[in-house]
Amino acid sequence: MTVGAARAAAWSRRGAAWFAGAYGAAPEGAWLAPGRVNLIGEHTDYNDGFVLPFALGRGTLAVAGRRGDDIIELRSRQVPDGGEAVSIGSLQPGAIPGWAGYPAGVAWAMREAGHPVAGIRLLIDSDLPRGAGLSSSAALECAVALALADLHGLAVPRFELVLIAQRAENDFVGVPCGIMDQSASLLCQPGQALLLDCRTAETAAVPFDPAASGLELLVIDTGARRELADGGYASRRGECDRAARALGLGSLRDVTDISQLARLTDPLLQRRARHVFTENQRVIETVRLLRAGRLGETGALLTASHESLRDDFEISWPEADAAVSAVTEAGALGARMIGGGFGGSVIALAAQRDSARIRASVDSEFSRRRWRPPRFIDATPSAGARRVPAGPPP
Ligand code: GAF
Repeated sequence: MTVGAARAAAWSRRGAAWFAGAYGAAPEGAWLAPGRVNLIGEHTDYNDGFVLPFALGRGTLAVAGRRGDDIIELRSRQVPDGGEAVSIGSLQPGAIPGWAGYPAGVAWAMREAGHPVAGIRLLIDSDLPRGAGLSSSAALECAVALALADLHGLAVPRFELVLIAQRAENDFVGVPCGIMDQSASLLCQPGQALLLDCRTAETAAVPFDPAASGLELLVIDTGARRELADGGYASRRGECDRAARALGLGSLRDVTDISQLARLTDPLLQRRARHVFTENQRVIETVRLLRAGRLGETGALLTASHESLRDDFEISWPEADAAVSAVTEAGALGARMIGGGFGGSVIALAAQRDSARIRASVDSEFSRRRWRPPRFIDATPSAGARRVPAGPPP
């Protein structure tokens, strides 16, 4: 058993005990879905472009058992006072605020897709920080989607579960996310990043094992928080749509040469479109380097992605810019903000031997600016969502 599998089994066993304490009954199983880091390809998913995420070793556990009726019961270890019990048949988009809207939305979306899911008890636990740009919402949706499918004996293909989880977030919760985070959580493999063509839904596993090259990918949670539901994400989507329409294209993926962007008379739309065009190119180039075993050379592309997100897409935030500057000055090969923007995490690619110096550089920059200390998170490329058997007691 690998270290990750042993840890997951122990978590599943503890989850069964929490479930029994909460519901007075034994669960039927536990499902674990990871958060993700997007190596590169930011704000390209809803523009039909390319993304390159990998799954984290951290995630969300859904411990579940069927009830034999139509009620979905929801409890979270992170929100002790926030339980819900509602009939699945009565669920309406927007009706359940807060965290419970995500799992309830998945049950709703499963039914909407024609899958006959029935009443269930769910106990949720997560070791992903919320709002850190690591897809805690997608991990929650994907763990619940897999639990519902398995418990009802439904052989739903993984990519259909991706679409169901995304629909729960788009149409039930009301967050206009793209398809990347749910794809990463459900489709990633250990030691690999996932190249996803968001237009065709074609995927390819791309070797990504920094440790094998003496490198490390650091995830730095800057502590700044802004939820996706806030307006910035939706307004960027709208601007991209407007830019594509002004160019007479179906989406910004269809831009084939940067000179086409000169036809955009609005400089703001031109900047947004330039980010999407250049970012898609950076994803393709990163994949080429990874496949050639030249991971160290991807650092410059990460930093170029950050600059594009900061200057053209305008979604970076002060802590991210400061962290990127500090780590690159301290010798990191490259660094960039990840996720929807306006808060969350930064990644930095560095030689393992430089890791301590690079972490210290961010610590001291944050302390100099009197910001809360950043948090460093392990980023080993890990397995996608799965059922986790409870291990034997220690
Ligand atoms: C968030 C969204 F959920 C993704 O779909 C993606 O658009 C990302 O922001 C930006 O690349 O994580």
